[in-house]
Amino acid sequence: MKRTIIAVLLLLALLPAAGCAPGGVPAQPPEERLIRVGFSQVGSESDWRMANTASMIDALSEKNGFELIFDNAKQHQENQLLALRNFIQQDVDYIVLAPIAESGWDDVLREVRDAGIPVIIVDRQIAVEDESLYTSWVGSDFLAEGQRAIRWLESTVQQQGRLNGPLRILHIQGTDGATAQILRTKALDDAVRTHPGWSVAARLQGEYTEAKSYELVRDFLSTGERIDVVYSENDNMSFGAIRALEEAGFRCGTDGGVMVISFDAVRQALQLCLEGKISVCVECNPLHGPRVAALIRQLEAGETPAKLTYVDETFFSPSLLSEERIRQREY
Ligand code: GYE
Repeated sequence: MKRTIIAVLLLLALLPAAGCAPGGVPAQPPEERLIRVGFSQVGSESDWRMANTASMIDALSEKNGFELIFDNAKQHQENQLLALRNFIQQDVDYIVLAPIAESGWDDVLREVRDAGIPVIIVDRQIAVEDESLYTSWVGSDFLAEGQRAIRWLESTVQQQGRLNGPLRILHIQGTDGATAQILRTKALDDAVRTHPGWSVAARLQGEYTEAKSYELVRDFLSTGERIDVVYSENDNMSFGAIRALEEAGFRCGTDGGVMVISFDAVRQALQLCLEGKISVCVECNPLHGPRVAALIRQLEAGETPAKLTYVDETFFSPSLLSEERIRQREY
């Protein structure tokens, strides 16, 4: 027995150690190089934005083969220009840009192109003279979202026998010049033009934040004006508007209250919708991380991805919701 053990030990000592190359140097597993991505994000102004950031960080993680350099522009385009120039300095492999506004990108994107870095745009779009300044865009059809909200309003007021008004609408707008603002506004403007009895009581610049919207709606209501509808270009501004309305003694709701139309459909908004305080919540999907990762993989494989990719979306009204549905919501 003893002899067998000694023989086995001797044999083991003679064998090259497992995982060692003949020269005794440990063999490295074939290591995949991390793809370095600079991501310039708008800010952290809304629940939608937080969900978008989380989705990007999750998808562009080291375990998925990426090294992500994240920059929060805090809602200032100058910060985004700086971030892009820093990404050039750091010689990243790709730049992902969630632009605050559509205009103002030509110069910096020419610099990015000269540095040979492909650019992927997410969420809002950019207006550039030369479309080849970016490789691909992924985001929402913001005009379709606005039109979805308007179709809901038309059919609701028709059922209430007041399609021809009077319908006084308080319009709370998102950041000026952002695609989501421009196109959601366009859908409302088009509708007001075709319905002579509909009017915009005021347009407030809520900048997509709850705090700003709350203040502006509170001040607006203190003038004694009355409204039938709030058209709020994101959920967080709806939260602020509802708080201001309730504090001023108004009820929010489809049957006899102020009808609040909201965009994004984040969990808290769906909860308010289920309670009837938001009349309709138009979905805007923020989960772009996996889409961006897939686009980069396509580019790495030498493929040409679609120039524009629109994500599928829907809308919610109280009758389409349940606690269960809200619990299952990813954001
Ligand atoms: O609706 C809003 C966010 O651009 C779609 O920006 C995005 C908008 C979204 O801050 O909540």
